[in-house]
Parts: sequence; C-alpha cells; structure tokens
Amino acid sequence: MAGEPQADCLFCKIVAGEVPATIVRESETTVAFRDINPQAPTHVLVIPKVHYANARELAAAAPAIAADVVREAGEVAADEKVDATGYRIVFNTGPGAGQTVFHAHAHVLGGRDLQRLV
Ligand code: D5M
Repeated sequence: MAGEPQADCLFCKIVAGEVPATIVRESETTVAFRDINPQAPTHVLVIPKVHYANARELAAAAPAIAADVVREAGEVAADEKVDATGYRIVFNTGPGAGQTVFHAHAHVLGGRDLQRLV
C-alpha cells in the first residue's frame, strides 16, 4: 500500500538499515545519504521514510513530508557549505527523466559549476 515499506524497494531497505548507506542527516520523516554514483563533489539524496514512487505522489499524499524533504535538502546544502556558491535540487520523475529508483528522492548537487539546465 502507498506509504508503507515495500519489500523490493532499495531505499526502503536503506531506511530500515538493511542496506548500508553513508547517512549525512536524518529527521523524523527523512534520511539523507551520499549517492553511490556521485555526479558532483556534493551529491546527496534526501528521501522520505515513507514509500511513495515519486515526488508527485508524495506531495499529493503527504505534503508536509514533501516539504520536509525540500527543507532537509537545503540543510544538506548548508552542511556541505555549497549554499553560498549555489546548488541544485532535482526530482527525476519517470523513466524518461532518468528515474531508476521508484521511491521519491531529491538529488542535492553542488560543489562544481553546474551546467544550466533551464
Ligand atoms: O536516482 C537514483 C540514484 O540512486 C542514482 O543516482 C544512484 C543512487 N543509488 C542507487 N543505489 C544506491 C545505494 N545503494 N546507495 C546510494 N545511492 C544509490 P534516480 O533519480 O532514480 O536516477
């Protein structure tokens, strides 16, 4: 059921401590850990502890937790000291946009000159 842990979900397993991750922040509702395949000097994923497939489903079902994810992404940027130079928060949504893990997550990217996307 939406919101419940999914047995076959990698990020639910990280939340449960069943798969190791380099956790940099944790809140009541979120976990932030380093991306295993970093695309920038700072590349951290912020995920809700509850399982929703993508940011849209999370925001529709649990808007306060979606806000927590965005707030924690900003706190990661401050912790990593990339807030002054600028950083990017990305929610890939759907396979066509490169989403490979179907548990909502924000990428926090910083520490290099980020090519302008939009
Ligand atoms: O982003 C999914 C991201 O998840 C991708 O950048 C790799 C990362 N990933 C995959 N497995 C792990 C583990 N075990 N630890 C940390 N990071 C991981 P997407 O937007 O779905 O393409």
